[in-house]
Amino acid sequence: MNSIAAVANPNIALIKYWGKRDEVLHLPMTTSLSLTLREFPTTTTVEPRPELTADRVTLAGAPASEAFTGRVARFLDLVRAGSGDRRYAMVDTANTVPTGAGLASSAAGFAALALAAATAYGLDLDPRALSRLARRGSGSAARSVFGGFVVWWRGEGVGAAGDLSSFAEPIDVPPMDAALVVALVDTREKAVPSREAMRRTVSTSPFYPPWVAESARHLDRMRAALRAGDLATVGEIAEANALGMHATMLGARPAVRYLAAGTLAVLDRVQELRAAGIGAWATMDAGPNVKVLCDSRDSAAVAAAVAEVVGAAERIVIATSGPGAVICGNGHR
Ligand code: 2P0
Repeated sequence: MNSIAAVANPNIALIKYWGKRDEVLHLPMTTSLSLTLREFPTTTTVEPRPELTADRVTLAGAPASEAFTGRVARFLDLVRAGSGDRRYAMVDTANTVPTGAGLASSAAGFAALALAAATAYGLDLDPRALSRLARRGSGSAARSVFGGFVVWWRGEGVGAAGDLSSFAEPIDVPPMDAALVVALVDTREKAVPSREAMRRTVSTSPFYPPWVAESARHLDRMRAALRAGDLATVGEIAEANALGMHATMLGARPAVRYLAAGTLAVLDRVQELRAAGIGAWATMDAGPNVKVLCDSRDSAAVAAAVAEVVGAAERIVIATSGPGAVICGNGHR
């Protein structure tokens, strides 16, 4: 039997993906821009087997929930449709990041699954096509196919035109010595899944359309700042984009609020760091945890300052730029 393992890392968006224009194809309302991390890899193994009558999914060896198994099976259906190989598969996925805590475990997971499954089923995909496939599992997974700074284009139109034009690609910019200090305020599974929260925001928040318009301007300015190696401008835009995204959620009905008291305490500390002359800028995803962008040379000082607020050094991870998805095992047994 041929089993293929792939590894992929999470990414943190500096310009966020929040809202879809096509729920089936996962076509986003906005173009997003992210940094793939070196930390928290997910390893996913796919082994198609002729005797199986359904896909069997495990999380680090333990049977996965029915909901997660169904999501993986629907994803594999896309791969089977593309390859003509109808076999079901054994799939194991092992995260090193707390699941469901707004730390993008689904991005790393579906990027690794897309690469492992495409390889195991013999789909010959170029990187752009692989990112489009990963997008079908989870939108943000399109970005984790690549390392470093990555842009995921919203694309144009819906249906096939939208599908073809909404892909991720690495941004060719001079290397930037940036770090993301991850402050784990709370690692419990979130109350509202991001998919539902996005839907509610798009359909009910009066603040959503202005954020979408602002996001396009943020993108142009951030790409210029990345080209110029201007971390301060990248950070200012990232923080504004994230706070704006959370404002759109607060305007939804019922409101979605991921920011917790501990989140605000970290935001206060980030402001204090800036007032003290240390460049530090915060971004938050679909959860209470905060990622603080800073120069790598300041990361230890930023980590120490934020650790005082979250109460324990083990709640801080200093993350840096990392690689895209790769095959890490090709086993015959
Ligand atoms: C992002 N997030 O750009 C944004 C910011 C959360 C906040 O992408 O429905 O798990 O599977 O496409 O990719 C989380 O959303 O959502 C996310 P689906 P996904 O990183």
